[in-house]
Amino acid sequence: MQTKLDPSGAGVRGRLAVATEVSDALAAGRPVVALESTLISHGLPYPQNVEVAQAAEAAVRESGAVPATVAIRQGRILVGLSEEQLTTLATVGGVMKASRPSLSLALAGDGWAATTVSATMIAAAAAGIRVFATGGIGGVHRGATGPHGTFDVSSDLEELARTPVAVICAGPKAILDVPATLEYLETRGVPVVAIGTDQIPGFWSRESGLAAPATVPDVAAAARLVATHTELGLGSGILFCVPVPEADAYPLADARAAVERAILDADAAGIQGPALTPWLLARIAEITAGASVRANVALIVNNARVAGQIAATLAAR
Ligand code: PSU
Ligand code: MN
Repeated sequence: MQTKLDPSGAGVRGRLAVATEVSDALAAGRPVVALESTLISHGLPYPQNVEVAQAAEAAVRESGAVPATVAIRQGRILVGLSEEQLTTLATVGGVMKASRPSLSLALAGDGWAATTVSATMIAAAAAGIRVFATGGIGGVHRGATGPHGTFDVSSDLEELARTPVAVICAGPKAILDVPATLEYLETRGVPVVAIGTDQIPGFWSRESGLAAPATVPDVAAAARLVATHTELGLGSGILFCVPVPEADAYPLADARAAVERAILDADAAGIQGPALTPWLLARIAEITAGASVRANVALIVNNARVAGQIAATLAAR
């Protein structure tokens, strides 16, 4: 299904096994969009996780680009999954969550691992894919700062600072300390740009109450910005934030209440580390009786569509 990109290569490139459709598109300069897989294995319940994985790929195709969902199996980073592999990843037990700090562990292992934003960016950059869609990026967790802070900051943020890939999301996940997350990205030199809105989108909600550091009116302007950012060779990624479609958005006040409650529950249950984000997302799905999942699915598919449009615009330049 996938073939080694660089059979004699060292580094991350030597680990890549790329689907034929994806390597053909890359070789011909046609648009490709990377998609991550942790939202499939750890972020959403079955069967919505399979549905969203397929719908996100379809949305990328409708925009005229080729989807490349990234995951790890048997020591290889798969770039572009078959439908069967996608279903396996969504249903099999014991899938590891691979970020930059756990990438070597995942590759040294034998089984499946899903890639987070950080690990997917690493794979995308190594494969030559410039545009990547996720749901919401990780960031500074609530309670991370202050005298007794946990210091829990997602490796997504450092990756955005050091890996030149354009990431399309619906804002930092609303479970996070979003103001601190934006400060961190600014310090580390990552442009954060909202498309078509003055606010940072609130992940499940269209609003967050926070002004976006920068705004572009549309996808064409976003693509121009990616081109300029890439040309400068700063080495960093660029983050675009797109609001969840109106029809499936979850009201901001209700989302805030659900997040507060879920965070108290997580504290009481002693959840921490890489388990925290999946635990909170699952708890909020319970508290909102599935409304958060509906919004999450809609925003992922929408981000994939926008990423496809940006990739197609870039490829046409
Ligand atoms: N977007 C979603 N659901 C998710 C994620 C993103 O809609 O589950 C995943 C991404 O893979 C992201 C990860 O990198 O959550 C963040 O995890 P952490 O906070 O442990 O870094
Ligand atoms: Mn963490």
